[in-house]
Amino acid sequence: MPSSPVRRSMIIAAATLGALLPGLILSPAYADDGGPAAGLLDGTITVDAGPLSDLRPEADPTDGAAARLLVVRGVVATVAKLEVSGLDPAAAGHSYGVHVHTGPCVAGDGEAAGPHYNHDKTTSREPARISATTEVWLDITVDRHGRGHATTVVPFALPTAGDGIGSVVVHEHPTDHAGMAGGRLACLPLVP
Ligand SMILES: [Cu+2]
Repeated sequence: MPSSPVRRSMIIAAATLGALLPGLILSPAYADDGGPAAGLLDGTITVDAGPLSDLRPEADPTDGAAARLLVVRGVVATVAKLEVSGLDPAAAGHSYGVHVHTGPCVAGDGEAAGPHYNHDKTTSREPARISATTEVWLDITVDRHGRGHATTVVPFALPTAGDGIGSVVVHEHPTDHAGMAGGRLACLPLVP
């Protein structure tokens, strides 16, 4: 894990994406819907990785952790994969709500991260729905090695960092049906 946030972008072919994420791109859920085919998922890949910024002065299991977010953006769908390491193994079995937020990641200032990215709000759909298909939810459960991971597929093209999203925030509780997950513990900056 690098010591500072990094971001890489590249355009890759559908065939390469298929090799990277075969289960997701050809998932039965999409095929059954007559939804996006593999060709519609080729697009930009971004990787943001680095140490998490601490948002709260109190000690918690995310202190000293690092994360890596891989995002594959397509025309009508986005795949996001989050890997977190360096969590306190004593928290094994605990789950934490994690979301892509619109604002920046500022150490000690959880509010700076702003609200969740919500595609309905972005597209002025009324009323905006709050769900795992209108927002990017990546809740993790800590394993005995202090790691957690999550993958989600959402049916929209997620904007790039600095163009509508700015951070990945780890909350103290699992995400509930209303998108709430309690206090903000730590965040990964998404670098434009
Ligand atoms: Cu959040």
